[in-house]
Amino acid sequence: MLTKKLQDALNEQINKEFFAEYFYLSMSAYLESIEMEGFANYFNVQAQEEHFHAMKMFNFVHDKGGRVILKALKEPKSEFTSVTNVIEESLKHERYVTKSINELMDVAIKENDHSVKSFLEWYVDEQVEEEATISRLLAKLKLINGEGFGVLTLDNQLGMRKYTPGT
Ligand code: OFO
Repeated sequence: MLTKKLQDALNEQINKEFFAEYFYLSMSAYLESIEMEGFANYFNVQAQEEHFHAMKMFNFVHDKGGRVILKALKEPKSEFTSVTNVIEESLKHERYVTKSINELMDVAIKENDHSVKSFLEWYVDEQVEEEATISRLLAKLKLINGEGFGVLTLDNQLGMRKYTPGT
């Protein structure tokens, strides 16, 4: 069983994970509109990962005998100013998610629910990896001033990213 407080907090996080999927799809759509198909593919894969994060939590709440309540998703931002701007926004968003996962972990600790704490460790670790990946991408873009042939090379590389279903 989950306490009401923990169930509500998990439901809120499920909404945030689905919003992240929506936000990354919006970034992907913008990138398609400026002919950056590789970057668009990168965010499309990212969106699929976020869907997995949401569903992993969705299934966990049920395994714990809880109730999932889906709330409305916010409208994601759809206009960006450049590829670099998209990457900056995604890094900002990942930092926000990290903070949110940490706060959720704080609730699990306060409610003394060891199974939720153990479950959330996966998300804590995942956030380290996600922030690192996007920070590196931003650093590379800054090196090439976010323009020219370097961006096209990066776009080609990112076009090769494929979604690998998580466990
Ligand atoms: Fe990229 O965040 Fe989900 O957890």
